[in-house]
Amino acid sequence: MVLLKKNQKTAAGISVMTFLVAVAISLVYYQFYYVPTINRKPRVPQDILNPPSITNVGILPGSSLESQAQNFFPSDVRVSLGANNKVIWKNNDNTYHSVTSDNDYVDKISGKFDSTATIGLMPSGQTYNFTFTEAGVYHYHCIPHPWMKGTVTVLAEHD
Ligand SMILES: [Cu+2]
Repeated sequence: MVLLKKNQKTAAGISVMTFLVAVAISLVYYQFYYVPTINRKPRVPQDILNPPSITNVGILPGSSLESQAQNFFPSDVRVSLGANNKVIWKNNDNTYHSVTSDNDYVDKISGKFDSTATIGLMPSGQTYNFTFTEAGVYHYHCIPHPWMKGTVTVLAEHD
């Protein structure tokens, strides 16, 4: 009987130790892994998320014709982060177009740079907007009319 009681005490002691070790591991995980991971998520300044100016690009009437030299207009735009890094394309043509990254670019805030990923092909009169949050050179085209090409050059905030 005495021996049994001693075993029970030992068992109880082991469970308490196991519990304390589990608590300690949880605390270490929270402090050194969970909290730093949360803090690592990108923090983008408000003036980049909602820049004071918009950059407009039109899709000209007749853009579906390969013989027409101008389609995205202007086809080459330069914007600055925190100033006018939100671009709005408007389809002024009478047929469907898209604004699609040449290299499947994905912005860490705005997601895929591709109108077909969010609104599909753009009918006449439709707009598509994309907010660039990182400096870089972004080439794009239209899926139904691959000769339609454009570039957005995004400069850093103080360039
Ligand atoms: Cu097109």
